[in-house]
Amino acid sequence: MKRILKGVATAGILALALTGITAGSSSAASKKLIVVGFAQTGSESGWRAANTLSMKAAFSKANGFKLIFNAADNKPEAQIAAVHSFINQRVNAIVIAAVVETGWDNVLKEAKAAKIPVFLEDRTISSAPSLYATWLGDNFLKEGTTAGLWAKQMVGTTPTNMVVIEGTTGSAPAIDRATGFNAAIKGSPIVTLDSQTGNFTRAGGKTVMEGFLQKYPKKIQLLFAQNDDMGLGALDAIKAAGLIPGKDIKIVTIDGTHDGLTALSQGEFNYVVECNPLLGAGVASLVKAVLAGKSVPKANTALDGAFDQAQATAALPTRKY
Ligand code: GZL
Repeated sequence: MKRILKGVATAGILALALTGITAGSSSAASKKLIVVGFAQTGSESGWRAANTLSMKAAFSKANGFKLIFNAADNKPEAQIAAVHSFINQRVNAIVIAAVVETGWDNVLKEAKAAKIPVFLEDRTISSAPSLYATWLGDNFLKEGTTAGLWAKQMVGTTPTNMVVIEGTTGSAPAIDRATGFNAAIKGSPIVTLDSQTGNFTRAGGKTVMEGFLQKYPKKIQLLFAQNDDMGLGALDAIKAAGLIPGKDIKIVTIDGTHDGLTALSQGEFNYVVECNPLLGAGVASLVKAVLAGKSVPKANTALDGAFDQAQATAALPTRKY
C-alpha cells in the first residue's frame, strides 16, 4: 500500500455521506449526463466480474452517467491506451482499476493538463497523489496480514512447508498481500518452498499448482493463494494428484467470492479473507462530489471481513457476489 490510508469508510457509507446526491436522484435525470471513461483491468476472476457489474450498475444513465467501458485483458499498455482515448474523447472523468502500480505518470499528467479528474478504484498506483483525485478500494496489506495470522495460528508449532500462488506481478494486491502475509508469519515454523504468479486466474492457479506438486511431491502442507480463483484452479491439480484439499494441503485464499466461500463451506478451503468488489456506488459518489467542486478524502477504504467454514456456510445464502 503506497500511501497512508485516511478515512475508513465503506463504499455504502461513502455513497450516502459525501454528496447528498445519492445514486438515482431525480435531479440527475434532468441534468446533462456525466461522461465517464472506465479503464477496467479485464475479466480475470469472479471478483473482477462482480466489480464490473457494480461499476456498470452505479454509472448508469438513470444515475446521470454515460459510461465508456474498456477492459484491457490485463495488459498494462492496453489500459494506458484506453486512458489516452478517454482524454481524446474529452470525457468528464476517468476511472482506473490499474493492472499494475507503475507506468502511469505520463498519461495522468496528460489528463491533468486536459483538466479531466482521474479516480482510482480497486488497485493503487505508485504515481504521486497529486496526479489523481482520490482512490477507493480495499486494504490489501491488511488482507495479507489477516491471512498470515490465520496461517500462523493454524500451524502452531508444527513445521509446515508452504507454496504461494501470487496475483498479477506488479499489481498492488499481489505486492501488498505478500507483504502483509510474510510479516504476519514471522517467527512461525512456516517455510515458503516456492512462490509464483498465477495472474489471478483459475487456469493460472491450476498450472502453477501442478508445477509445485511435481517439484515438491508429498512435501506441501499449506497453500496461500492470493485470490479465490487461483485457489479454485489449484483444487483441480491437488485432486488430480490424489490429495485431499483442505486436509492433505490446507488452503487460505483472499476475495470471498461465492465460489470461494462454497469451497470453504465444503471443507476444500480452510480460510478465506474478504475483499469487497462492490465499489461502484462509492466511486460514483466520489465522481459527483469532485465534479461538484467538493473536497474528498484522498483514500477511501472498504471494510472487509474473513470467514472460517461455519461463517462461510452461514453467509452463502445471502451473499451478493
Ligand atoms: C483486489 C483485486 C484483485 C482480486 C482478484 O482488489 O484487484 O484482482 O483479488 C482480481 O480476484 O482479479
